[in-house]
Amino acid sequence: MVAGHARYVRYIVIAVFTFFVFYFVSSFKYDKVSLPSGFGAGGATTQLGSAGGNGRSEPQQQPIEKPIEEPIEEPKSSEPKKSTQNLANTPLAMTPNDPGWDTDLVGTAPGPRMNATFVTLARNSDVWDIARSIRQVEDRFNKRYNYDWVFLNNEPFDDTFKTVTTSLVSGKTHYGEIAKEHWSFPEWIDQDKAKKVREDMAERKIIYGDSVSYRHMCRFESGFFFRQPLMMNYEYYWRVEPSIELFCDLHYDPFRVMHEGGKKYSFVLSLYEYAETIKTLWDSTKKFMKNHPEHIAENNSLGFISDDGGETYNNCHFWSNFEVGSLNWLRSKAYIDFFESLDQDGGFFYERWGDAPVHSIAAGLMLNKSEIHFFNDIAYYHVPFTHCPTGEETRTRLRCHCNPKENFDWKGYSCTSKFFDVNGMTKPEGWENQKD
Ligand SMILES: Nc1nc2c(ncn2[C@@H]2O[C@H](COP(=O)(O)OP(=O)(O)OP(=O)(O)O)[C@@H](O)[C@H]2O)c(=O)[nH]1
Ligand SMILES: *[C@@H]1O[C@H](CO)[C@@H](O)[C@H](O)[C@H]1NC(C)=O
Ligand SMILES: *[C@@H]1O[C@H](CO)[C@@H](O)[C@H](O)[C@H]1NC(C)=O
Ligand SMILES: *[C@@H]1O[C@H](CO)[C@@H](O)[C@H](O)[C@H]1NC(C)=O
Ligand SMILES: [Mg+2]
Repeated sequence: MVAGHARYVRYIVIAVFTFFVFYFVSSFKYDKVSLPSGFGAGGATTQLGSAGGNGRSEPQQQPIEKPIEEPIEEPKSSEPKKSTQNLANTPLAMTPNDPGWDTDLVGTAPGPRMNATFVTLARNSDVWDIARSIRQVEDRFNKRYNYDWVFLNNEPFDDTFKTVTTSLVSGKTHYGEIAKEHWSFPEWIDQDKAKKVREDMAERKIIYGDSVSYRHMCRFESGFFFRQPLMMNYEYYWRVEPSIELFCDLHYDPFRVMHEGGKKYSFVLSLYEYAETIKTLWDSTKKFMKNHPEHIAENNSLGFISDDGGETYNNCHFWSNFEVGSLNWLRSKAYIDFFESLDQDGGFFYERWGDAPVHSIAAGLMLNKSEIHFFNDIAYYHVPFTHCPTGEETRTRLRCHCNPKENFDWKGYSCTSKFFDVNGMTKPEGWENQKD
C-alpha cells in the first residue's frame, strides 16, 4: 500500500509539472502573434508555415513576432498581381554581391510581381511532357513567385490535361482555344503550290518539311499567340515547351529584369537555322525594311543576324522554345507590320519559316541592342541543346545539375559568341575551354 501511494504522488507531481511546462511554452510562444481572423484562439497549435495551404506560405524568414497584416490567401484565388505591393522596395539582386541576394530561397519570394504569365502551346497528348517541364519550372523558380500559366491549343483541352497542369502550377491556370483564323491557311495561299512544297521537302527529308500542323504552329507563334484574348491580360510572357529542363535555381525574377532593365526580348540558346526552310525569308525581310524604314532601330543588332551589313542573312537566331519577352512589343505596330508583311509573302507555307528566325530578325532589326537580354543564369535544355552556365562557382552557387561539358554556348554551331561580340560583352572565364 505504501509503495502504491508513493506512485500516485509521483504521477500527480509529473502531471502538475507537465501542465506548467505546457502553459509556459504556449503563452510564451504565441502571445505576440496575431493570427489571421478565422484561426480563432485555438489557432495556438497551428504552425504558421502551413497556414497558406498547398505548402505555399508566407515567407518563413519573417520574424515570428511580426504581425501578419493580411489574411493569407490561396494564390489561385487572389486578384491579378499588381506590380505595386508593400514589398516593392525589395531590391532586385542578381548576384551574391547585390544587396538583398536571396541565399535560402525559402518561402514566398519577397518583392513585387510583374504583370506576367507563363505560356504554353500544347496538344492534349503533350500532357505528361509538359507536366515534367512545369514541375521543373516550379521547383527552380515559380513555387516562390506563383505566376499564372496560360495554355493554348487549337483544340479544346481535355479534363486530364487541365487537372494535371492545374495541380502542378502554383499560380492560376487558364486554358484557351485558338480561333480558326489563327490556325489555318490564309485565303491568299495557293494550296497546290503549298502541297508540292511539302511533298518535295518530305522527299528531301527536311525535318517537319511535310507537316501542315507544324507550319500552323510556326505561324501562330510568329503572329498570334501574343494577341490571344487570355494573353491580352499580361505585359510579359515566358514560353515553356514540353520536355524542357531547368538545371539551376533562379534567385531572382526574370520578369523584373525585363521590366526594370527595359528589356523586350531574351534568350538562353542561339544557333544557325536550317537554311533550306527559310530560303526567301531574308528577301521578304529586305522588302519590309524598304517599305518600313521607320520601324528599323537606329542602334539595332543587325551584326548578329547578318555578316555583310544586311545583304544576306547569316541564319543566326535565338532559339524560341525558350523566350521571356514583352507582349506589348509583339503587339506593337512595328512587329505586326513585320509579321503581316511576311505572312503576305506566304513563306510559312511555301517554305517552312520557323517562329525562331522570325522573332529573332524582328528583335535584331527593330529593337535597340540593349533591349535584348541573355539569361546566363537560366540553365536550360530542349532536345538536343543545353545551356549550362560557364564557371564552376556559378553552377555551385545556383545548385545546377547540368553537365558543363554539354554547354552549347561556345560551340561552333552556336551564335551566342557572336551575340557577345556584337554587344561588346566579356565572355565568362573559361569559355575557350568549352569550344569543342
Ligand atoms: N496545340 C498544338 N500544339 C502544337 C502542335 N504542334 C506543336 N505544338 C506545340 O508547339 C510547340 C513547338 O512544337 P514542337 O513539336 O516542340 O516543335 P520543335 O520544338 O521545333 O521540335 P521538337 O524537337 O519536336 O520539340 C510545343 O509546345 C508543342 O507542344 C499542334 O498541332 N497543336
Ligand atoms: C496587365 O497588362 C495588360 C496588357 O497591357 C493590361 O491590360 C492590364 O490592365 C495589366 N494589369 C495590371 C494589373 O496592371
Ligand atoms: C546604342 O547602344 C550603345 C551600346 O549598346 C549605347 O551606349 C547607346 O546609348 C545607344 N544609343 C542609342 C541611341 O540608343
Ligand atoms: C532606342 O533607344 C533610344 C535612346 O535610348 C530611344 O530613343 C529609342 O526609342 C529606342 N528605340 C526603340 C526601338 O526602343
Ligand atoms: Mg519543342
